[in-house]
Amino acid sequence: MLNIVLFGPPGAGKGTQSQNLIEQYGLVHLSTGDILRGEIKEGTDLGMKAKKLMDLGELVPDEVVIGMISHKIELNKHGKGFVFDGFPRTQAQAKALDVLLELKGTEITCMLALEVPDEELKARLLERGKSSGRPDDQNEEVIANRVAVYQRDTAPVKEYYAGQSKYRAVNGLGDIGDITARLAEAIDAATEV
Ligand code: B4P
Repeated sequence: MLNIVLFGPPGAGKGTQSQNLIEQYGLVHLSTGDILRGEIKEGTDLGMKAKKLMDLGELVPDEVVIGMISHKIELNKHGKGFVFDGFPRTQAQAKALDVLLELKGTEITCMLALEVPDEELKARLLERGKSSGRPDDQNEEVIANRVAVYQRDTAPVKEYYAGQSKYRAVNGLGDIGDITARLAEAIDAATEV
């Protein structure tokens, strides 16, 4: 299986690039942000609890997102592999993902980290906020908090994968197709034996 962690700060292009990678490689897209927004739309208990945190730009508790991902991996365990988008966001989530994949006899192939400067992130999210209806994209303070939470809780996940020699940084600035080509190059390098 080809299992990719697509990593980066909020607005780095994870969701955008995931769409291109799942088409190119025939993978299953697992976005914890999309799953949580689906729960909010359906008005479930989990969705209502998550909404309060997401609207503030805070992370949803590890056990909630790990449970959601575990269920989706089980449903798609016979596929070609996964693009994990927006997950793992903490070291605890990264460790749990390793255990879940090991139980299925597979592992993460590589972590591709999209690198984009903070000013560009803010501009992209505010622009999306004009049409997305996402409360977390419409307020500069919430966006700043999302970036701060990323720096504090999520950025250290890079070290986790660097320790397994699976971390690869990719320039996330420029044309969307060019960035996909850079990601594909990094995937090819990671799968070359
Ligand atoms: P996510 O849904 O993961 O949202 P995100 O970080 O904003 O990234 P997204 O993928 O949507 O944006 P993209 O960079 O593609 O998370 C939302 C919230 O859910 C979190 O804050 C948290 O509360 C919660 N959550 C999710 N997962 C969690 C977890 N594992 N643990 C705990 N909590 C969790 O794109 C942004 C914009 O940039 C788009 O408008 C796009 O069109 C544009 N763009 C993309 N590439 C571009 C390029 N090359 N040039 C110009 N613009 C570009």
